[in-house]
Amino acid sequence: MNKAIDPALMQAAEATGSTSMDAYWMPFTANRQFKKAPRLLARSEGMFYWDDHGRQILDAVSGLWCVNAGHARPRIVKAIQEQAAELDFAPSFQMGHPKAFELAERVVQLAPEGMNKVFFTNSGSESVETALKMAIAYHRARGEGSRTRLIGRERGYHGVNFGGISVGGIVTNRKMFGTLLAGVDHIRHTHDPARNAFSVGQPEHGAEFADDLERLVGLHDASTIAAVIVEPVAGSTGVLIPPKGYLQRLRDICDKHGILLIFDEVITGFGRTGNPFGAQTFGVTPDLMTLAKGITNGCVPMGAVLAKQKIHDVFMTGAEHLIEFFHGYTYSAHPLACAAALGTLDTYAEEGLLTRAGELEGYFAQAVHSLKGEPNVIDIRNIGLVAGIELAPIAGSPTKRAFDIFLDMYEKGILVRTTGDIVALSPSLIVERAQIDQIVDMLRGAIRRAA
Ligand code: PXG
Ligand code: PLP
Repeated sequence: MNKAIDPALMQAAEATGSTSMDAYWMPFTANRQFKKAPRLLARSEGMFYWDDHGRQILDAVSGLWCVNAGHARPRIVKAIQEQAAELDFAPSFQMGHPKAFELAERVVQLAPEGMNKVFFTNSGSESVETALKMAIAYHRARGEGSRTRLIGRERGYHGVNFGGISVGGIVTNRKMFGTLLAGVDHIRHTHDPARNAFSVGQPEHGAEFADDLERLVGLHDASTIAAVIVEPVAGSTGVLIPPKGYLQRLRDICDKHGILLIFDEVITGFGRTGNPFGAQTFGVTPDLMTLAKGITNGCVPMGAVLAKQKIHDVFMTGAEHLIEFFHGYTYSAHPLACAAALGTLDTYAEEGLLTRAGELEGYFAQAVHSLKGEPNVIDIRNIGLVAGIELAPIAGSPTKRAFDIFLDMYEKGILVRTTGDIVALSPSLIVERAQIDQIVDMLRGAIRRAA
């Protein structure tokens, strides 16, 4: 008999609270450490979580940068509940359902001018794979099949699938996994603390880092390059804000050489920087844009790729009964995800959330930059409602200082995120000023205790 599904055993385990933690291999987690002192969340509402003992925790990172409208928003909850009862699943290939089309229209309404085609996926990682494949197939379809090379950027995070880690630039996410996608190269990252430390908003120096793309064009020739993918704000690597003029310079170089520009807006999308998308905040329109996270407020997995009309149209040739793009997922535009996304976009619209980060940016910037001068704080970076506070590592124990701060904050009732020795703050767009103060005050204490 399979013990795992023995109801009596399950009941006993629940009664004693002794459910084993052995079976679940957790993602991006220190599994052994976690299982010795688990942090379990049981409930969520607004800016808060409650753990399995009923302790309230202020969420300073929107779950995992995704719950942009706050937790358990009524419109979204209702939309998901009603959808589950009405249409649970519709085949995504050669079939459709109305909410998929409605959602695509709604996303396009928020998008930069000219980005008016939407391809649905189930995560940021899948969006990245989709965009990379679209870029290569686009060039081939218009007769430039030699353009297969993909260019990423050092320190970039583009999810965890093979294409994404190939163009990605996070060493730990790449080094264990053998030979990655061939024909990939990377431009340099934009981090320049010597000139830009403690910049408020976009740093002054570094537009010229975009010229590194010219170096790769010189090395490989433009005729071999399909696309460049960058995050407008690099999130996972520790909140790197693009220097003034940098993204425009990348756009210009791409245009000069016929290279597609992909913005990975999985984190910057849906209001994080003060506009629906980072493209609008920085005034630069890419050819393809990858989305996920905030599209459903994190409530149901979903991702999307936004494409310019000209890219889509290149595929729409040949006999009409033929499939134009051999790509898609069983759960592309899943009904539950579409319902959640429509409820999410309604919530954003009703509460003006997609521009609220812009309204709060000044207050938030002042609060986080007040940490300058605290022990071991070597840089502070911010834009919209996202910030990175970089700490000097403990000699011989990189990442430990920031992780200790994470644990300390959690114990005191605030959830933050750390990457390397950087603490990231990315609160939901409903955050109140008093909560910003509370987060920063608590962080100040934790930074002092970690000194
Ligand atoms: N692109 C970007 C720019 C991302 O930030 C992905 C793609 C992948 O999305 P999925 O949905 O496949 O995880 C991401 C995801 C963190 C953290 O705290 C960041 C992400 C995910 C989880 C944690 O650094 N970014
Ligand atoms: N693996 C197998 C054996 C499958 O049949 C499928 C889809 O039919 C997949 C993987 C891909 O799954 P998904 O479409 O959910 O990405």
